[in-house]
Amino acid sequence: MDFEWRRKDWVMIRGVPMICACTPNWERIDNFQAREDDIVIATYPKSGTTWMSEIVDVILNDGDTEKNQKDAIFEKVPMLEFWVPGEVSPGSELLDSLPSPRKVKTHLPVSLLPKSFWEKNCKIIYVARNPKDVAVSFYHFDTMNNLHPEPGPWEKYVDKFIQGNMGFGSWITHVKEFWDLRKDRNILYMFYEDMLEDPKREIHKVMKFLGKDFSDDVLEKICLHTSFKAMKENPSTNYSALSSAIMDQSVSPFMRKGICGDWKNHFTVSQNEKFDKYYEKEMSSTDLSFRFIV
Ligand code: PPS
Repeated sequence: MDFEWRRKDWVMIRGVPMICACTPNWERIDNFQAREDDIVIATYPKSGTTWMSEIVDVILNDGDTEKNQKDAIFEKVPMLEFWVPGEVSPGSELLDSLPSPRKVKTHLPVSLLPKSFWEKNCKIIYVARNPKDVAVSFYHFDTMNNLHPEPGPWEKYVDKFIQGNMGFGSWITHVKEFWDLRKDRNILYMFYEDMLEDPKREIHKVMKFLGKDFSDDVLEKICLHTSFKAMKENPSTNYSALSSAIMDQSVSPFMRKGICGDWKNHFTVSQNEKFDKYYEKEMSSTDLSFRFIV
């Protein structure tokens, strides 16, 4: 594929670095019309979006894990801001064509989220993950996602992360702004590490938030269906349906490790010290906190 959007640098949208291919005609995002029953899955990248998307999809199918396995996750739960002009239709257009209730994936920070989601008081499920594992996952993702700029060496990557020079901007801004809004808005704030620790307990929270009630057996079935192993093997969730010109999974698989603590295999002692200082400073003013080991 002649791929004009390959390895382009981030493009700034109101101060937030964004995937270049997704930036033309940005009014389509600002003017996006939410519906009252939209369910938004909002995350900083690499924080468990796909995992939560599949959980929400199965819950809305009343726990029927067989139903609608023919569509890939990026078709069932379109990413609002995604677009590769000439190759992949805009997520916003795909969403316009879907029946309600729609499931909307987005990595947009609070400052760029279309206003209509707030006006319609849509349910938002936010998933946050500890930033060290996010950085590691994002690095591997940058190596295989040709819509992103080259990540460069890992030695410099942690600095870029700290500076917020990443697609979708600063991790800290992202997680804090949704955290601060959660009490006044219709937001269920979830943690990737909690989901790893006790998937059933966490899926139960999502089920309640979506107004459903399932038996223990159904919850167990959802846990199995959305386990890392099952989702890695499932062609509708492992992104194998997406063109390898966009994501080259021979470089790094989308479903890579799915664990907590892989950062220990990547962070050097000095990177870790620097990161801990940054984290302590930035998090000193909030009651939000993360677990780095489960
Ligand atoms: S994206 O591209 O931003 O939408 O990626 P996202 O889905 O947010 O995050 C990808 C990471 O989530 C891991 N993952 C899972 N972990 C545990 N269980 C399940 N079921 C699961 N599904 C996806 C995936 O492996 C990526 O993390 P890393 O650390 O790279 O393995």
